[in-house]
Amino acid sequence: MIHTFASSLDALSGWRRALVGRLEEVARFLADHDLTDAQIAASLDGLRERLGQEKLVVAFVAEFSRGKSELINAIFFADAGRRVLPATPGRTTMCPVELAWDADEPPSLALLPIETRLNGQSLGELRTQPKAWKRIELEVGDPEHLADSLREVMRTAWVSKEQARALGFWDDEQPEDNPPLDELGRVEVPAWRHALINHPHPLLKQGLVVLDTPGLNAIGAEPELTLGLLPSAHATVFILGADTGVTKSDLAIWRDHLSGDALSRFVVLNKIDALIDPLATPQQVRDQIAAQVTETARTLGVPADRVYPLSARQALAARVNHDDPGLVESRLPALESALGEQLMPQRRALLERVVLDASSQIEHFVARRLADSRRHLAEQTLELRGLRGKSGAKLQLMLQRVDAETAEFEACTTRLQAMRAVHSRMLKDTLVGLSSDRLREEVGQMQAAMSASLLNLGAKKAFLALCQRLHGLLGAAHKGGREIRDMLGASFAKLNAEFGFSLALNPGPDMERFGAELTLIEKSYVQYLGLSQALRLSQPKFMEQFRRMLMSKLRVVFENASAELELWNKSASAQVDAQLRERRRSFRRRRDALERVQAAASELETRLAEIDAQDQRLQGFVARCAELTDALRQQARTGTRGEMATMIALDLPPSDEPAPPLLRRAHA
Ligand SMILES: Nc1nc2c(ncn2[C@@H]2O[C@H](COP(=O)(O)OP(=O)(O)OP(=O)(O)O)[C@@H](O)[C@H]2O)c(=O)[nH]1
Ligand SMILES: [Mg+2]
Repeated sequence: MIHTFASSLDALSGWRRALVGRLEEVARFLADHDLTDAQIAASLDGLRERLGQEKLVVAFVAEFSRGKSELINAIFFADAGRRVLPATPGRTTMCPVELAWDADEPPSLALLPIETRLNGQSLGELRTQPKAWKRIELEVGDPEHLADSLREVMRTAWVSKEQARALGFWDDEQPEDNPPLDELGRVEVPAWRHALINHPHPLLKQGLVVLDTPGLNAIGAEPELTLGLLPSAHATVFILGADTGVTKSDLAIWRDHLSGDALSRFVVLNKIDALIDPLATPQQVRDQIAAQVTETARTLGVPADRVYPLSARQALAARVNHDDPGLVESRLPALESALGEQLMPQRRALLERVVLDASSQIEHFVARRLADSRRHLAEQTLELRGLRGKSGAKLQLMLQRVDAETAEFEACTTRLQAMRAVHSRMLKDTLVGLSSDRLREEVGQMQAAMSASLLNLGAKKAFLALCQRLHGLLGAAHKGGREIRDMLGASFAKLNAEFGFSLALNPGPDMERFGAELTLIEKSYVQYLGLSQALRLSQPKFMEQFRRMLMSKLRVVFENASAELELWNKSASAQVDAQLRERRRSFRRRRDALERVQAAASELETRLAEIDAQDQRLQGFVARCAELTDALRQQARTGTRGEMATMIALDLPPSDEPAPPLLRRAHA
């Protein structure tokens, strides 16, 4: 099915591909001419990976039976000519279902048994253990078979009350939320904890990830969903029934999970077909829908134009039957355009900024390195020109001078050694606070405080105290980084003055970013700890799962902070090494040149011509680098803004492998 969401996602990934192409040109050029260092190489690699594998996660969230799965079917799977994801009255989707495409795996449905909750492992850990999952191959070309296989996500099992309690589906403290027992005293629980659908859908191939969730207010909701999957989604579609309006449980879900960042929240008022009334005129029905929209927007505190009234069922049927008027009537296209028009430019702007930053960083670095080399060549030229018409004795004197200067310069090595010693000590001290041992210790301390107080309030307090300590650690690392920078700055100034280096510091590592990431984790976890589900933390299994989940999130922040700090320092040291090497090489060249001139006077002009040619080459590099980074910037800035709009307007089909034609032309 071709629509605006598809074409703008397609334009976005075409733009990303074109940028990767440009980046590769830059990287090749830098590597070929030895114009890179550890920091530049790492940032280029990171950027290429990010552009190449960037995922766009859209989550569909609602109370059960509001039509999440039906909406996903209508937007993404109408091509199959039938309902692909199961959508039936009552509870249907029993576990979170993630739809994505990984080309290294065959099309399949992977199911994680619910019993994996018992060993306290987090979903993040289990993702890397293929053995933990049951895998079913999918026949994507056969819609009947596909739909049949996907019915697995509805599977439930009947277990004893004790088992249900252990799995987190029974809570003696909240009897009103517990599921009903059957005549044998058993409880119905989902059979699976998580499902992954690996499907080569064109949109999924472009990096889209769709998350279908089970009704969320249910006791036993997967904490990972609340803490990991939903906060990291780029957009959330919250679905309500137009027939029911905002119910109390809808509101609870909205407040608990979605009340944050409004920009990427889309509210759908589904099932508007249910408002059709044979006794009312079409205008009266439209007015009623408009009134529902206003009321919903008011209750949720969002602008009315963020609420999309539609009928997923009608849209699916219209697409299956190629009924264009029916599709218009379903009002689904308005939501799809909004998703495409608002989401993609937002993602693009973010990536654009990262690319622009990287390109100026590269340009800066290359300019400095080339200017340095050119300065040495200019000095040599000056010296050699001074030799024109000079006697053999004068040449001998010059040779002695070079030797003396070389010896004088070599005195810098002791100075450098001392600086390196201080530097590595300071760096080591700074990194200790970011180590995973330290992190584990801090989290352990929180866990001890939580187990000592079983009340919800105590858990929250212990968690907040942990966050405060962790912010303290990041702050200390930031301060340590600044002190290192100050120390190096002072040493560089001295080395430059005394030994003719041209050492310059890069802007310091950006540690504030990690503080912001920590704050984000803090926010989503605090929200979770405010929920009644948090009571489950009193069960050791859940406490363990919570701890592991938290640990894995925090570890990413701390490891990245540590890596960034290390990389910055490595690059500062590498700069010293590179300049030391270059200076030594330059002394050697001067000596060689003098010796050659001493042997034959004609050598002087040859050498001068050589230096001139070398300088021309370097100037060529400067120009070529500017050209390449300019092209990169241009691609980042204007590569799609116009084209994307054109593609949306033309409603071009999503292309599969190659970049969209307009972008390919721009790339060529
Ligand atoms: N009349 C009408 N029914 C709809 C519409 N969308 C979905 N339904 C029906 O509502 C029921 C629930 O839809 P689902 O897509 O299973 O709902 P869900 O939100 O995924 O529910 P869970 O998987 O249980 O969380 C199904 O019978 C759908 O056919 C709609 O636009 N109009
Ligand atoms: Mg569903």
